[in-house]
Formats: sequence, C-alpha cells, structure tokens
Amino acid sequence: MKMLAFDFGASSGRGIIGELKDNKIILKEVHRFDNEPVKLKNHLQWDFLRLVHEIKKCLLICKNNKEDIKSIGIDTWGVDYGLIDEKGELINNPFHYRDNRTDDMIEKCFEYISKDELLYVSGIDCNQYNTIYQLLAEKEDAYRLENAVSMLLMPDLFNYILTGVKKAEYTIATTTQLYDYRNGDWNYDLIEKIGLAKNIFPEIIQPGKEIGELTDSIKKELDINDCKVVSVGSHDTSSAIAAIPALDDDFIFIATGTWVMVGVENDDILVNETTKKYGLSNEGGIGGKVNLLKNIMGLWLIQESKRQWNKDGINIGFGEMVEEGLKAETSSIINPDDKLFYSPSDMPNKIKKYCEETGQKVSETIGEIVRVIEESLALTIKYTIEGIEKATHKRYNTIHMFGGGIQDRLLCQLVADATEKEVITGPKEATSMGNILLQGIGLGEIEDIKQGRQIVRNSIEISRFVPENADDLRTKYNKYIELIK
Ligand code: ADP
Ligand code: LRH
Repeated sequence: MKMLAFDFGASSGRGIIGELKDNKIILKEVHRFDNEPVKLKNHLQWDFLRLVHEIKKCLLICKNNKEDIKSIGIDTWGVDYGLIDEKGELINNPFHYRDNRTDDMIEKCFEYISKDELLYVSGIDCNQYNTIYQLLAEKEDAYRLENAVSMLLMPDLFNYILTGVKKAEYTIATTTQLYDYRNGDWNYDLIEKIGLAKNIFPEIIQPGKEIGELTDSIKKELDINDCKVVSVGSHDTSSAIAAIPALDDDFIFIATGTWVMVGVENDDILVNETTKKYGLSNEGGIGGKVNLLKNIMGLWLIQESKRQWNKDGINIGFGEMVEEGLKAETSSIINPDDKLFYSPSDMPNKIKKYCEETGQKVSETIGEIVRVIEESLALTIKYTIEGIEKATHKRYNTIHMFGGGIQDRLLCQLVADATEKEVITGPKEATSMGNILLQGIGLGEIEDIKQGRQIVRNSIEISRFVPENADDLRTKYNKYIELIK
C-alpha cells in the first residue's frame, strides 16, 4: 500500500512515497522543490500558490508513474498560519515566521499575561516566532483579522485546500503557545484576553485520523482517483520523533535540519525553574507523548553561509563544506541562538562580526566558519542536554540523531565529542518516515508508534559515533558558558 508524504522544510519541500512491505517501510522521493520565502514589499511571506502548484505537480507525477496512492499526509514547520474569510478564500499570503513584524510582540503580550502564567499553561518557551506573537502583530493591521472566520496553521491550510475540511491538528496547534495542556484544548481565556475571536480556532484533532477526501475539483482538474487526506504529526518535529528507531524509552533525541531540536519524550508537560532557565518547550508529540525540547538555531547558519558563498560565485555544496570543516581548526565560539543570526542575510559576515565583537580570532576561511558554527552547535547541544537532565532528574546514555543534518559527519562526531555520549544516527528523512507511519496508523495498517518504530528499525542502516576527542571541546565549553551568560 502506497502513501504520499509532503514535508515542507525550509531547505526544500518534498513529496515522498512510502510503502509498507514485509514489516519494512520503503521511501521513494518523487518530487523535491524550493520552499523559499518571498520578500514582498517589506514582509517575508510563504510562496503559497507555488506550493499548491508543487503539490498538484507531484500528484500528476504519481499518476503518470502509475503509483496507486491511498492517502496523503502533510507536515510543515510550526507556528505559521493563513486566515480564511467567510467565502472560504485565503485572505493573504501567509507570513513567514522570520518576518520582523513580531520584533516587539513578546513584551506586548506580557501586558495581557505574565510570562510565568503563559509558560505554565502553554508549556512553550517565549520565542518571538510563536503564533501568539504573530497574531498580536496581525492586530496592528486589523482588517485581515476582522474578515477572518478561520485561522489555519500551515498543514491545516494545505489540508483545507485539498479537502475543503477545516481542522486543527494537535501537534502543530501546540506550537502556537495558545494551546492549554491543562484543559486539552485551545486556551480560550487567553485568546479572549488578547482580543482575538474564539471562533477562528478550529476543532483540534489528533494525528492519525482521516480528514477527508480530495475535493472533486482537484480530482477533476488532475484526472485522478479518490484519495484520503490523513492527519499526521503535522508539526515536522513530531513526525520526525515518531520515526526514531529506538527500542526503549529513555533517550535524548536530536532532530537536525534547519533547526536543531534537542529533547526527550515525556508523558506529561514539565515546567519548572530549570526548564525556564534553559528555554525548554513542551511540544505535542505522538501517542500521548509530550516532547520536552529546545529549538536551537541549527543548520540554518550553515544554509545561510552556503547561500551567501553561492551568491558570491563560490560554487560549494553542503558535502564540500563539511570536508572543509573537517580540515580546519578554530579557537572561536559563537552563541548560535544569538538574535544576530535569526534573519536571512550575509551569514559569514555576521559570524566574523560576532567573533570581532567578542574579542575572538576572526574566522576567515570557509573551513574555519563551518567549524565555528558546528563546534558551537555541539556545545549548545551539550548545554541543553545538561538542562534536560537537571529538569527531569534523569541521566540519559543514548542520543538518537536524525534528519538531513546526519549527512554531516563532522557535526555527528562533534556531538559525540561534546556530550561524551554515544550517538546513533538515522533516519535521514525522519520527518517523511514519521508522516508515513502516522498515515499507516490512520489507515489501520500499523498498530501504534511502538510497532512503527520497529518498522523503521527494520528498514534503515543506523550508524554510531563514539566520543574520540572530548578534551578540546571540554575546554571550549567553559568559554561557551561565559559567552552565553
Ligand atoms: P529541513 O529542516 O529544512 O527539512 P533537512 O532535514 O533537509 O532540513 O536538513 C537540511 C540540512 O542537512 C542542510 O542544512 C545541511 O546542513 C544538511 N545536509 C544536506 N545535505 C547534506 C550533505 N550532502 N552533506 C552534509 N550535510 C548535508
Ligand atoms: C522546526 C520548527 C520548530 C519551530 C520552527 C518555526 O522545523 O517547526 O519547531 O517551530 O520550525
């Protein structure tokens, strides 16, 4: 049986077919496309119509290849949304979370609710990109909200375009900071308090449920058969975590892509002084789990460096950047989560500027810059794991690392060296795999996540990285702690 996963990541969007066979899952990429935001006037926005076009293109490729697709599942990064008017039309192109309209919105939010109370009910750290701050910014141009009858998070919006059904999938809803874990529903008190209409928030559904069939108009336009759309872990992080090939429960996960997410799976939300100090969030997971994690700025710094070098006429790819980094040495460290690195623009220059301003040797070569970024990421990961172990009063011995970043063997080795723990890597396309697993659960082909993880384990080659050179990063860690104070 074949299922189609659409995964909208920042580095690309992709359509991947997943097939369950002999207790294994076989992935086949059918379509990969750009998912770059567009700056229109002064605002960074999703290229939404292009992406709908890419979905249709992928469905046509499947049809022409005679792939019999039974269902579709969609996941994206968290927090972004579109507004729908009473005629069912999208009011405007969705804003991208890296747009600067939320710059002052965290402070504004605290006029309505204290930080402590917000953390207590939502479980989510106050990141300026969260939907709550985007909606507060939206209020400044009220005409859109005034005409909105629904607010749909991006996977929910794609699902709506495909089926005509408006639902809010649970895992992505928790990234808004407007979900109330204590009541298991939208935080309507807070929604009212900040001046939003309660009725624009659709009913929340769990992952692994059928949403609807493709609309007649899409079936007619593409001349394709009936196909179900199923809710998956539509927040990409939750889908990726579903596909961890773990045999037991106690492990640290590191999801590596544009963002790096470091965390553990818990049965309930955890908010205490330590989670606050380390900026940990509780994001909705699959099978009743809550993912206690930190979003670290991640391989965005590598992507943006590559983009700048390519723009400057240096034709270098990710693989070659890793090779340069492996040969280089550096004594400098950055805080990858510094606000300086958040928005798109000349990343290598920003890193040089950061080193200069913190009185460190300025990294010059491609290899040095890659090395500074990746050693600093590894140190941030170590710091975060220490926070998680303190917050949960547990020690974890195994790290599962997955996502596109595991193709970067320098990063994998540095994580093992910095944390002094064994790192198990795989799968590379964890998000799409998790997406397919959830469709399998939704269609009754897979029993639960435990069985799903066993299927992943049967299907992929895992690699292991053990600590080799811990001393160097142990010394640098003291410097890192000074830097982030
Ligand atoms: P997203 O969060 O955008 O879905 P991915 O999971 O696709 O991200 O991971 C993208 C990252 O994977 C890139 O930023 C890059 O750091 C890394 N990567 C991709 N291909 C390679 C490669 N061939 N060698 C090393 N690293 C790679
Ligand atoms: C990772 C992620 C993360 C944040 C960010 C906006 O892809 O979903 O959890 O929400 O993107």
